[in-house]
Amino acid sequence: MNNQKQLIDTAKQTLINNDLGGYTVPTHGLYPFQWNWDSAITALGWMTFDEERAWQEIELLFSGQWDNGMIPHVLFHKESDTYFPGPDVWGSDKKVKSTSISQPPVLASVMNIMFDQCKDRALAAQKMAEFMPKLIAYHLWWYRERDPKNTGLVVSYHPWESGMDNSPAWDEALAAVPPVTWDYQRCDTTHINASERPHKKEYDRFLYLVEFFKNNHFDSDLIYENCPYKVNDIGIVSILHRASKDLLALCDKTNISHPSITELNDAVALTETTINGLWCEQDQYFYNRNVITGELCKVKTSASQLILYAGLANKLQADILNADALAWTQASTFSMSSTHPKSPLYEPQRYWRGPIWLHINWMIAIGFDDYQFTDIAKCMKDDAIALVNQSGYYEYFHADSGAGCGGKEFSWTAAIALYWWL
Ligand code: 2M8
Repeated sequence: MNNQKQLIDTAKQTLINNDLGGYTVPTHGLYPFQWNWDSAITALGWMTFDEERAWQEIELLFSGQWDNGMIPHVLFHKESDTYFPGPDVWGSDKKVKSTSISQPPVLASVMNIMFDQCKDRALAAQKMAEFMPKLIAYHLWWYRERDPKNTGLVVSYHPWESGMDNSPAWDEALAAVPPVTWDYQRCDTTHINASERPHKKEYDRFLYLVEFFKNNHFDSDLIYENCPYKVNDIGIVSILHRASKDLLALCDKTNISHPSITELNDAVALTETTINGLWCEQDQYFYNRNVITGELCKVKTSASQLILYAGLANKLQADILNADALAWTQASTFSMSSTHPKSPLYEPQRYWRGPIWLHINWMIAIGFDDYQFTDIAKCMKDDAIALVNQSGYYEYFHADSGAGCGGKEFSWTAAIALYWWL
């Protein structure tokens, strides 16, 4: 058992060690660039001991924003040969080299927290004035480019965009994507045991999609029409929904008037009326949907619980999710595993197919707290603390043994500890 001071010092030192000069890598070697949602979460950790550095993290993230408003999922600020695929494969043609997809847009929710909690009010006000138009452009991009038919449910084109790369929820939709036919050398399995990483068959398809975006010149219309992988990702839909509400709240708090505020309000209202398209009456559960087949992806992953974080469940659905989650926590030693432990697709050590991810559980716990289900929220937080105490700041954790998996000295795990409970 570590003492509190040791844990705080190690968490801070983890962020400091992963700082590459204004942005924080998730961990050295395995992920040597700036990732979108990692950086947002990491800013919360920086905020607890260096507010200026926290704002700088966000500034660097905006530095890679595309003209159409998208904030890419990875910014390749500096070269590195320890990661694949790099900027050449993505075919990046922007000032800051980047990927051509985004990631779960938790950024506005993080900025809302930072605006409320930062002690240096002058700095917070100055940063908001600078960042708000960019943040609004990012959200407008999601609704405009990823929901051109106004369904209320944005689409995602790549499992890497979901941030939950090899989640079993994507298996079926991804199987319809052709594999690449060229040889490539992965780097991830040189850093991490292959049993904790995605299979080659998934990488073959991940890379096909990367090439597909490049071959279509990143043209949103063409990609929307022809992409062989299109899903309504419940994680992205939920995180975007809460973030848009937080963004609108930020506009109020900072007295920012913007011609597109009505558009954002309309988008939020539309999602509220269409979210039940992802509710399966038979299973009494929210699922992702394969937009190409129109079918729900009926795999129980914890991403569906983010619907509470979004405030998108009605009372009855919330009661069902709470009862379900209570049983879920009993099914493994630590909670909440990313795939239900009773699912035949559960793999407790393999990346997004079972392990526990603390930043996800932080969001899920907020959702349960918001709906007054405080027991489950407390259980998730207690288990998160126990995992870090046992294993340290790993990328993710085995839900039964509690062993740390994936990358060590991981930024978002350290940041969540600093912000959530330390
Ligand atoms: C993981 O994803 C990257 C691709 O984006 C990879 O495996 O190469 C995911 O866990 C993702 O959610 C995360 O943002 C990224 C960096 O931590 O790693």
